[in-house]
Amino acid sequence: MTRAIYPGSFDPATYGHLDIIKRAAALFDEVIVAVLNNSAKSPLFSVAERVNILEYITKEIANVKVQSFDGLSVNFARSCEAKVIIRGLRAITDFEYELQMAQTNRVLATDIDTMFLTTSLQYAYLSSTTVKEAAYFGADISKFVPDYVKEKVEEKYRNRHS
Ligand code: COD
Repeated sequence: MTRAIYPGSFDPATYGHLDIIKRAAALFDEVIVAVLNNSAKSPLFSVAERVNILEYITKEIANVKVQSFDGLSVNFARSCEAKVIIRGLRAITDFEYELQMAQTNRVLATDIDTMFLTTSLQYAYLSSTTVKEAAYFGADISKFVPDYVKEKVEEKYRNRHS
């Protein structure tokens, strides 16, 4: 069985993330979407909410599981017996950070490789940060995220504004 993890913040998951998940699921027997729990950032969604959102939007993909993790991605990969870490690459601006992280991970764990999937062109511009900003100012985010995610994001900002 070839297993990969796809770690990230997913705050919230976008069509860009979903595209990478679907493509990874076609390449591996099992993909575990791994939601980081101990982020220094202060996320819009709790880790439990982010896991719930990802479970909902990936429920049709049989070989995808969602879990949260603490600490290092490579340690989580080892604990799942995964040999591959999937990451998505959008633009050259992602590359420097991603390369540094992949190389650090390779030094930490020589038995685990990082595999990059390049973004599908229609999602190249998409990020969780811009989706949140657009929603915060009342824009329609239905082109950026599945309906379920849109509802959850709008609910957050409704509660924050009221
Ligand atoms: N198209 C394609 N890919 C995309 C898109 C898109 N539109 N949007 C995002 N992605 C990719 C990102 O490039 C990334 O590869 C992945 O999806 C997840 O993105 P985010 O933004 O949700 O998650 P990140 O980048 O904040 O996640 C960072 C981690 C949590 C993976 C990282 O900080 C980590 O591993 N932390 C644990 C500690 C650790 O192991 N550090 C590294 C060694 S010191």
